[in-house]
Amino acid sequence: MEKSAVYHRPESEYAYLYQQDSVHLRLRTKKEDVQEVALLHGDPYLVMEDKWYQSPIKMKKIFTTDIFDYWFVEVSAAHRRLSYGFHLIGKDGENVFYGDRGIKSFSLDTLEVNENYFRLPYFHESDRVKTPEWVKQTVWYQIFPERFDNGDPSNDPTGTLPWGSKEHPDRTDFFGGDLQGVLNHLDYLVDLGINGIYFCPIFKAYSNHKYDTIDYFEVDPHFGDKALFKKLVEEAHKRGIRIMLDAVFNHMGYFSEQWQDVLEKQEQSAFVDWFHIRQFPVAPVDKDRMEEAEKLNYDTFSFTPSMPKLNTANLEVQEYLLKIAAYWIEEFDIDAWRLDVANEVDHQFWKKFYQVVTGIKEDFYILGEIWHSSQNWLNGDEFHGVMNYAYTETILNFFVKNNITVSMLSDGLIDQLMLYRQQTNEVMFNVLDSHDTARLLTVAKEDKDVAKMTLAFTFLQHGSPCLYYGTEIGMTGENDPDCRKCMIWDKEKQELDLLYFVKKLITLRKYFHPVLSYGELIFEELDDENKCLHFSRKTDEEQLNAWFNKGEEIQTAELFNQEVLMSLNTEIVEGKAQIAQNGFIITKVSQ
Ligand code: ARE
Ligand code: CA
Repeated sequence: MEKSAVYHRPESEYAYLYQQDSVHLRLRTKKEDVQEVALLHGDPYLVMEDKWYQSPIKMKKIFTTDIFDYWFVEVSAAHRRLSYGFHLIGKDGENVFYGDRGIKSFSLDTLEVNENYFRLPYFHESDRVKTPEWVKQTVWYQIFPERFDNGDPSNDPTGTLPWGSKEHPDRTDFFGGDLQGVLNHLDYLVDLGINGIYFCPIFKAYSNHKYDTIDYFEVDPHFGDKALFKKLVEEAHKRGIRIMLDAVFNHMGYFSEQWQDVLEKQEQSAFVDWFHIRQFPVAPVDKDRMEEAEKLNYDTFSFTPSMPKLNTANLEVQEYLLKIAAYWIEEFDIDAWRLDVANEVDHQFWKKFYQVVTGIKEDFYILGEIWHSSQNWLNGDEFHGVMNYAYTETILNFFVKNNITVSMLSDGLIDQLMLYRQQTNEVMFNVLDSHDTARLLTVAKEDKDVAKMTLAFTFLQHGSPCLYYGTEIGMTGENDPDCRKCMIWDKEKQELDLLYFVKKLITLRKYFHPVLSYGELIFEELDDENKCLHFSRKTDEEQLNAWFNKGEEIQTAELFNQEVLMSLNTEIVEGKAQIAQNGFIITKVSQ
């Protein structure tokens, strides 16, 4: 047995409280190296009396990747404390015990020594990682406010261009998009079926993207005002739609009063310690050359002079930002914050942020913008979930870019799922594209079937899907700024078959929320040669099956006892599904 590959860690995604008093335990071993794993567990104060090592529980092998097997078991404990260890039986017949002191012989000498066992000392509900239930039932829609609709031309900035008048918008164009434009289309969103809106920044700022904040306490005048935003939230809530705003706390805008004060007073400014200034004087930057990188003597987001980085270790800055965080919840009843450049702000600040916002609304949703593995922000005291680019890039690689095999798809998804606790996976924010990436249909070379099957696969995963505005009606665009075109409202130019498909997919996701949020993910069949796969989502009550085919050969699926829910490029012949290339079928097992 390859003992060096055996891994477990208490109080992590390998051992955690999933629900009150319900413990999830995972173990990782080398692929196909271990025949069986049994859990030995019991009360730390009764090791000898109970000889509980005589009642092992078999663990279930839930995933296999190219290099690992993952084992799982769920247990509870009468007195909310647990000692436990693992009995591994190798394919080579070797018997070992694995516990807090490493791997030892499977013998009474080992089993009767309490110190050899891992420990979960006490299941404190206050320590349990909690995630808001409502997020698991949410299908999100991301809106870039400047480009959704111009509902009020009276607030248009000077030089606003006619709506949709440019096929490829420039970085500094304005088209007059505003909150009234969103309010006017709330019923379009209800009809689409979404029940959560993620707004890119709406506060007063200089640019068309508003990530260069001037005033966090004001709605940008070209988007409307606070009364209008309050009305928008109320109208959205009436329609069962939750609202998430974008908190840009890593940096401020060049034209904020704080940064302008630094430029004017230099070392004498009261705001010197609000930023990371390396050397004075701090040179003003020609506003027409804002976005260009240049040698700066202060820290910024990326190399962007117009985004001086905030010193979030400064108590004054913390107080200021926490006041903003609370203000928009208390005064406008928002439901969630998306945290911009979340990984570049210090953990200490986010821990205070978490306490403040969940102190106001217990089921508030905190979503970090992190493009890589994010365990250290998801331990229950900072974020609930992250924008799951690290998960969906694997989906795009297989379904759209065709640059990985089916096995690599499954490996990549499993690797990500095994980084996090189950309740975290259930509130991940699954984006296939956004205002920072090329659009899905463009990456799919405008092949609508490829876009459809990629959406369908994503909607069947753990975590809440997010549609980037216009995806549903076939909008295209290369990366920023081209992915921020004006929403197309002219029905003649909308891809209505795609709209109909997306509505069906949203309905399916919401209807089958329990099995799609909480259900086990089982990779039933992975066929690298024919580029097709069959997987299922399963709870005790329900099971969905899905077959996806990227290969040129027809994939056949036996539909015995299966009710067809959705399909694409698939024929049903004598109870068998014949799935053509870029096709899929989703079924429900009849009880
Ligand atoms: C401008 C240019 C871009 C350029 C960017 C960075 O338009 O082409 O890439 O500068 O130099 C906002 C505007 C952008 C503007 C930017 C700077 O929306 O149009 O971009 O300000 O003026 C990384 C960060 C991630 C960040 C992206 C942009 O990790 O946090 O870069 N995303 C947030 C917002 C953006 C916003 C900002 C930050 C600034 O969502 O919209 O930009 O507030 C890889 C890496 C990621 C990287 C990602 C995208 O996957 O792993 O770390 O994200 O590429 O570049
Ligand atoms: Ca307007």
